[in-house]
Amino acid sequence: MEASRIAIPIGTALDRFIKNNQDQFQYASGELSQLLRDIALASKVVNREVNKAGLIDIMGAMGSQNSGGEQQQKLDVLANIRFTRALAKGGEACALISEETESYVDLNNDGNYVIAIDPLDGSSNIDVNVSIGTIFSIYRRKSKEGMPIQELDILQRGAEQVAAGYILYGSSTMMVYTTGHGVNGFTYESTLGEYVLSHPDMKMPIDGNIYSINEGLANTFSPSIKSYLEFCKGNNYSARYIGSLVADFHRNMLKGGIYLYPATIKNPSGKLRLMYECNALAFIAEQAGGKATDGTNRILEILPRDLHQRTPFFVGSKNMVEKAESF
Ligand code: AHM
Ligand code: MG
Repeated sequence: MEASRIAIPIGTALDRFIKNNQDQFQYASGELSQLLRDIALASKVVNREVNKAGLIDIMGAMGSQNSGGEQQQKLDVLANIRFTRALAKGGEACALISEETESYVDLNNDGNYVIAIDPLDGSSNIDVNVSIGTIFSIYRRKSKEGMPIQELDILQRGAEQVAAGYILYGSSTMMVYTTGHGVNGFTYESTLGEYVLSHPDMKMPIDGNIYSINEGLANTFSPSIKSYLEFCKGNNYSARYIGSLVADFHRNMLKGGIYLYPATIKNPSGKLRLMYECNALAFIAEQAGGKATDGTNRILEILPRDLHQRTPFFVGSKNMVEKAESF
């Protein structure tokens, strides 16, 4: 007889939660756990810097430099440095790809994992005190460890992610992640310096009445997207668009809704990046009972041909995404 698992209570610290659930992972080693802890740690540093965003300008205006004597850097660049350093130091990762970096970053050849990251998403919101986020995906390498990494290690389908998550720097800071066994959300308790479990086993409502899209671009959408938007209005849906994908996604995750970034005239393949933004959120959405497509294909089945490939993106409550697809 299998022993029943004791439910992990709200308030459990992230480190303990990761440790308690380590055996769910088929390659039962502490490497993936360590990567998740490294990401969490780097996000705390980024969170501190995000909270000082306004002051950086003031210090910049005063001509000040940071303690290392460097000029203050833009937050997205800084976040990229923080995550890269954190993920490089433990040796678990063999490569890192980032929205901020043209090519991949070669790390430890003995490492078993490839990380894809958008270190600070929602760039237009960074300077205006609106929620922003970090998005990450973790893959297991395909080639033999010890060898230099190859293209097949990096250009993997989203369905091969072993973990994915996001950090939302909002009215509170949260880390939400999955390892393919449901989705759990942790809120940052800044006085303790700890993420604590606040949203166990998150489920996205199957239906909803919120739609999130940059409707200012409506003239450049396809007729089918325009008809879907008419459908939303005809049903008195609420329009909510922050312009920070993580924040829009997180709200829809809790309240039910759909996020859409379709093809436009300016971006005929959509704006969002398959490997840094869409795959991770698609994995989380599916794990929470939601759905993610490019309009016809499941996002997680798309085989990337290019590191910075873009895709149209429709993600959210299952019934809403299916309705949008029917247009
Ligand atoms: P970024 O990676 O340059 O920050 O762009 C991604 C962001 C998403 O967070 C957001 O949903 C979208 O771009 C908003 O785009 P737009 O301003 O075209 O509506
Ligand atoms: Mg981005």
